[in-house]
Amino acid sequence: MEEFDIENVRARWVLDSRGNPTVEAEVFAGDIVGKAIVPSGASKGKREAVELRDGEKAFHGKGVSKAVGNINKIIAPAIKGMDVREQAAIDKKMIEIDGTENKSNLGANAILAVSLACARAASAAANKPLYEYLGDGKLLPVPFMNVINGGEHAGNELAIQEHMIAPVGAATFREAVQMCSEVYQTMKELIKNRYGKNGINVGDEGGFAPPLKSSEEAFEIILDAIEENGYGNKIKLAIDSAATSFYENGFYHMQGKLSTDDLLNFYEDIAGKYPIILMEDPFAEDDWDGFVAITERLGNKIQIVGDDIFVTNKKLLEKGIERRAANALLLKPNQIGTLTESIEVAHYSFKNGYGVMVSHRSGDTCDSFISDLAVALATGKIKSGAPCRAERTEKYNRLMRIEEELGEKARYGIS
Ligand code: 2PG
Ligand code: MG
Repeated sequence: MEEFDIENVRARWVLDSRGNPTVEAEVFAGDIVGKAIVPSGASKGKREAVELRDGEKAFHGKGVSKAVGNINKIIAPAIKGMDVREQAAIDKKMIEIDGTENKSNLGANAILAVSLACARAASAAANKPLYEYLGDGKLLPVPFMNVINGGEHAGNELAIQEHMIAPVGAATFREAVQMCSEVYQTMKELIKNRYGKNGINVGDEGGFAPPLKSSEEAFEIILDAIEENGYGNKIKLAIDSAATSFYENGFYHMQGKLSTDDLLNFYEDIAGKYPIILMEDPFAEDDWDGFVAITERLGNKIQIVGDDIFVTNKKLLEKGIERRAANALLLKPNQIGTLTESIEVAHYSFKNGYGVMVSHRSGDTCDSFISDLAVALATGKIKSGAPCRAERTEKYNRLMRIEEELGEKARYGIS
């Protein structure tokens, strides 16, 4: 055995932020251990790599004992003896053993946990922090913080899933976090006064989930809080509609029944009224025409980010680039299932003039891998929920530590 050869891989279930089980893997190579936990989405794209769930009585069907077993019994023996630094070879091996297009055999949750754990071990082997090991980026991303939750992440009637603040005018990442935290706390007071105490309950991603009927109401609260803190145009707005979740039989069910054209007009209207700089999943995953139309109409001033439509999949992004659907990619490693493929699709996106926003999942943990990934790839954008709930704040805290470590070399900003 060579120094960095994989000696063992061990997996187990642990809980995510919604209280459901998810997969944790540990990779052992010599004196080194790398560990990672995978997150889990709620508003999932149908073409995402498969998150393997047991579908049995335990955990109401959400058990992950099969995925854990696949790591311990199939992946571990298969990658034992491989050099943990050979990320591409390890990922390729797992893809081969799985043998399916969407990783449904072993489960993307099993494969990704091992893939990320290997990268952590390899960065330790190289004696480098993860962000430095994964790339040469020095750019701290603008955090897009989801301060008002709706859609499938909250118990209110807001169709649009995420209303985000983006502190583009901060000088540093740390200042950006402070600005968001202050605005968030002011919002809490405003919401309590306007909607009563129940309004300040938070949704899955830590944002407030008051009983609002429209996104305009949400923007007004946010803008009032920004104003009250004197941040004026230093903080911009963004949304993730997650429109797949309110699309049915050709219509969008939000504030009435809207056609693709109606919804496009709605977006144009709010883009004119509010300082919105980014719209994610404005249309459903199969509504390519909607994506093409909005990119043509608003794409020169707003980043149109594809989440469910691309699911971090290079083939789908290729189609998007060909059709000019969206102009940015949402990067969620668990949608595709390996680190190698995640990095590859990010590079492909940049090469074609598309932006990249790194993203958490609504069911997440205190694993902050995506923070390092965002810096390494210099994406200039990350979203990890509100400045509230430890699984959300840990990503931002990690980025503040990275900024400190990079010192003079650190830059901050959107791209
Ligand atoms: C999204 C994500 C994360 P989920 O739609 O972008 O915010 O939600 O993890 O539920 O898919
Ligand atoms: Mg989304």
